[in-house]
Amino acid sequence: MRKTRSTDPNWTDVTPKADFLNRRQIMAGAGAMALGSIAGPALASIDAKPSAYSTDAAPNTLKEITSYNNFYEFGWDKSDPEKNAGQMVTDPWSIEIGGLVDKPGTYPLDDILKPVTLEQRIYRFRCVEAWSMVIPWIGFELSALLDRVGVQPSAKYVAFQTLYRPDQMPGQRQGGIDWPYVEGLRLDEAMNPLTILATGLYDEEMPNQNGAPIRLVVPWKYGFKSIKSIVKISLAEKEPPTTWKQLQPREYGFYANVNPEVDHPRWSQATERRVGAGLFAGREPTLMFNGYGDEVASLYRGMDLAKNY
Ligand SMILES: Nc1nc2c(c(=O)[nH]1)N[C@H]1C(S)=C(S)[C@@H](COP(=O)(O)O)O[C@H]1N2
Ligand SMILES: [Mo]
Repeated sequence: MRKTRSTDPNWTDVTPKADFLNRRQIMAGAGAMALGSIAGPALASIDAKPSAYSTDAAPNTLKEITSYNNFYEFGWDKSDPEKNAGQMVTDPWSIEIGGLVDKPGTYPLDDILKPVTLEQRIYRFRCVEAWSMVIPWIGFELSALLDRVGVQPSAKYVAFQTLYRPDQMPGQRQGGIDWPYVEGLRLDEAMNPLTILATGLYDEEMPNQNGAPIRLVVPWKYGFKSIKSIVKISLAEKEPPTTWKQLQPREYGFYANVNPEVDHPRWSQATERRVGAGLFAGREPTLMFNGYGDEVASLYRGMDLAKNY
């Protein structure tokens, strides 16, 4: 159980919203899940301040967001993570931060969250398989963490790694993917304010199937870039290997920016199906950069995005 966060005197002073999430986590760990009365006021305070970066699209339901997932460590079916991810133990948790940083180390999650203000951001989330959801994430900007550990001038990329624990992750006991799952961003992408580390959604601690206790969310990229259950972050000079590019380089590139003009070799990427929209709802046109072009198009000025897919 994470007692440290709620008993730390600095914690409540600095970040009341984060403290609320911390209490929820402690109680969830104690097996008390029905906490509506405690969740109510804190949720309202998060809802009252929607981030300027939020979309105004209506979010998917909690049920949709937690029952239709890709988390191959728990199986290949969209319903497998909900069934199997409960086995993953997420407390205690720490992230090893290394490579080209001034302050490398293994940081307990408590220490990572202590100085940050958690914020709700409603982001459109689009999978390369051409379905999408709108998800109210709770998280903080990745740049805040990178600034704290001190990125050295020679660093150009950030590499991420997921937990490797085959006894709790049945998918890792099988082949198909060269575990652990790895992902990466160019440093300017990682520092963009849209890029967050998320620790919850709606008023919930991050459900295991969505990447508890901490996962990346990069809203202008296909879903596979948003790596779950992160245990390692490393700053590097060279582009790091990424799971899907390693697996199928013709189909999945390093950039993976949502781009309706570049088809996946096996299907069109021009339109998407909103999960939960119903059988008769039409497909929606997919927007360049998933609709976040104003914020991120400048990162790719002069690049051929058909080559750098
Ligand atoms: N570690 C890990 N991270 C992962 C995946 C995975 O299989 N393992 N799947 C990716 C893919 S393909 C998608 S679409 C999103 C799905 O996130 P969600 O289930 O929270 O919607 O997670 C991404 N992050
Ligand atoms: Mo995906």
